[in-house]
Amino acid sequence: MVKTIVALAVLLALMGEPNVHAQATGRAVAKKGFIQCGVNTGLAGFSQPDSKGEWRGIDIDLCRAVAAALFADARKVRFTPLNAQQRFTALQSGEVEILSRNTSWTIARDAGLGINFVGINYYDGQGFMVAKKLNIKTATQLNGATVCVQPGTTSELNLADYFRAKKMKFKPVVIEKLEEVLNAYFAGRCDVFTTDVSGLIAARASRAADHLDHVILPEVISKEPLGPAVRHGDDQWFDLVKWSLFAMIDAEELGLTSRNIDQEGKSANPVVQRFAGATGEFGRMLGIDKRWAYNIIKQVGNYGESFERNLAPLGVPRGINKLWNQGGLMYAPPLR
Ligand SMILES: N[C@@H](CCC(=O)N[C@@H](CS)C(=O)NCC(=O)O)C(=O)O
Repeated sequence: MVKTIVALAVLLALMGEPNVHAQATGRAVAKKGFIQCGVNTGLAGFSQPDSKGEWRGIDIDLCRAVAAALFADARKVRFTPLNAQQRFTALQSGEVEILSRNTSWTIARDAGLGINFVGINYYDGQGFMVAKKLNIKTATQLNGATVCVQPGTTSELNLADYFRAKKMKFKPVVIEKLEEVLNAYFAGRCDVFTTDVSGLIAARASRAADHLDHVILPEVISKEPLGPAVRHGDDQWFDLVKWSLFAMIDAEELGLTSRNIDQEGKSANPVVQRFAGATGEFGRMLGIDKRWAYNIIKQVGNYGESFERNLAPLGVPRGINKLWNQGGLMYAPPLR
């Protein structure tokens, strides 16, 4: 009897029977009927509720894309606002299934926190913002400055490294809540606010009485590859979130948009046919509907559309976030 059970187990393993534990997230999400996505508490362009309470931003779009892939309905997602300190615990504890919140991919987080980054949806770097009236032109003039920063961020760590390397001194003002740290900076309680450059642009656009009163210094002191992450231990879920992001980037490269995908999807181009699910087995491989990528683009749009809708209006340049074949770094593996 024992022998038979062992033999059966070996046979199932050889047949590639999926490990029950590994599929738990997708199944649990399908059962409850929506994805719980951890997002920023309110960072314009990335994740912020609009005047109707509707969440908007490129990090929001990624969550909606996974919902479109899984449920054929981009609305089947709920959002949990998380500050920098709360975000990893929320993912580790199972409170959220995806963390899509301007989070930098670093080795300490990837290897040390039991999470996996699925890719990069925004290539960023850390900068400094100062009031124009201080007449500071470069970060090397910041010796002795008071610097506002949020705890639990790479910004806090890079700040210390930068000043030490330059043999300069600074007084940190560490404030946990975004609202409060911005209040402190805009009330002049610190000379400098430091975070990812995208965060500086968003803060200036949404909070400064006149955005010309604040300058972002030219130095970019770090690499901040921002991307969504999932928990360790569920490769199927990891694949689903990863390929939802890749599909958005690939669609832009293929010229497929929310407006033209119905028309273009009928084209004889084999690459487009595979993308739209007319041919190929990718949906089955991911364990979802064959129209998953079509549903993402139809309901959410491609990466460029998401950027134009959310970040361009704030004055964020596309810069290094252009596609690889247009001089940027955005490069997704192919659907083939
Ligand atoms: N990318 C950096 C910084 C991310 C971060 O938390 N930035 C702040 C400043 S823009 C933020 O988003 N705060 C919003 C909040 O705490 O709710 C990281 O991953 O540590």
